[in-house]
Amino acid sequence: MKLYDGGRAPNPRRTRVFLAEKGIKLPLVEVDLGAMEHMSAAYAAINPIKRLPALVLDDGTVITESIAICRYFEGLQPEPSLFGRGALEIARIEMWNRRIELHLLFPVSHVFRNSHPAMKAMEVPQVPAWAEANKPRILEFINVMDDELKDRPFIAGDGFTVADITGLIAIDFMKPAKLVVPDELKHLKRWHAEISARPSASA
Ligand SMILES: N[C@@H](CCC(=O)N[C@@H](CS)C(=O)NCC(=O)O)C(=O)O
Repeated sequence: MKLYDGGRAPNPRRTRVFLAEKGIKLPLVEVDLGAMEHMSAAYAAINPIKRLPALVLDDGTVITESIAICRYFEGLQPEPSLFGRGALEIARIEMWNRRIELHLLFPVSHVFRNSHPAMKAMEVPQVPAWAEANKPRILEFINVMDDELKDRPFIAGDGFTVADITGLIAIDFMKPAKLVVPDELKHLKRWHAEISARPSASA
């Protein structure tokens, strides 16, 4: 089994942080996104959508989509549970993971991809107005997160979950997108500082 990895890009990192929380070590194959290696015919043969990460099993089966890869490992190794146990807990974690993807990670990605000069070759065409349109949505959503985090330690409840991993990745991705978390969002900042201090955050 090997994981085609994309360095500091958010979705490959999300998968690596998840694996680190599980204590799972895998052989990584580095694909240089900056050098557009993911557009090569060799990588397209693995993932025709030409995105990272991609997991290749020993029998040649390919799994893409970072959350699908995480779910595969949750199934293989349920402990520590990161997608939850029981109907309600699983639903709450899924709800927060999706909310953070849809209302934070994707909008931050739209800002980065449509405004950063380094993304010109990858985001064709770049639409600066789409970057601008997403900025107020991000601010609105992180205010909601701050309010939610005032009376619980993690975004989906009392335990650390995959939703916190998606949140960590999304907030960290704000930096290269040149977006700032306002100082008054103290609960969000406390939560981000705590999850950033976990050893897995450096994966
Ligand atoms: N929904 C996919 C997104 C994968 C994705 O877009 N990966 C980015 C890196 S974070 C990528 O490969 N980008 C290359 C490109 O846009 O050409 C997942 O969760 O894995």
